[in-house]
Amino acid sequence: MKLIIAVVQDQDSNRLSKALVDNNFRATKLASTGGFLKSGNTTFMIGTEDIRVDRALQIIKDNCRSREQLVSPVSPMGGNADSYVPYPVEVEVGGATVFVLPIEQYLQF
Ligand code: 2BA
Repeated sequence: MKLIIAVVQDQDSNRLSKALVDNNFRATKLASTGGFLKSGNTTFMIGTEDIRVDRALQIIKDNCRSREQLVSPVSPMGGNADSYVPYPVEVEVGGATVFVLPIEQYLQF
């Protein structure tokens, strides 16, 4: 059994959630925040049998798309100068960042 952790953009989360349920996957959605953009994204936890991992990955791929996002300059005043971006830059935020982890035990009480 595997745990798939997928960080996706908020705009894709409802569509992905529906597609997973339609395909009989069990998933938990967590509200998360990107460390770089510091804006909201959605993290899915999907526990599934090894044999269904590829199908889950395909569904994630089909329902999430990458987008350009502008990063505005942030004043270092009162903040951390290490993260200061002096001019707006465009970054491509991926459709999904996915981790596949082995599950040692799967218990439900
Ligand atoms: P954020 O950390 O807000 O990153 C948003 C996008 O900003 C990234 O898209 C990437 O294009 C860019 N970016 C991130 N860090 C950067 C840096 N140090 N320098 C220049 N550009 C940078 P994605 O790579 O598609 O990541 C989308 C979101 O997935 C991330 O949001 C984060 O929440 C998550 N993520 C990505 N890689 C991860 C990792 N290795 N571990 C945990 N979460 C990750």
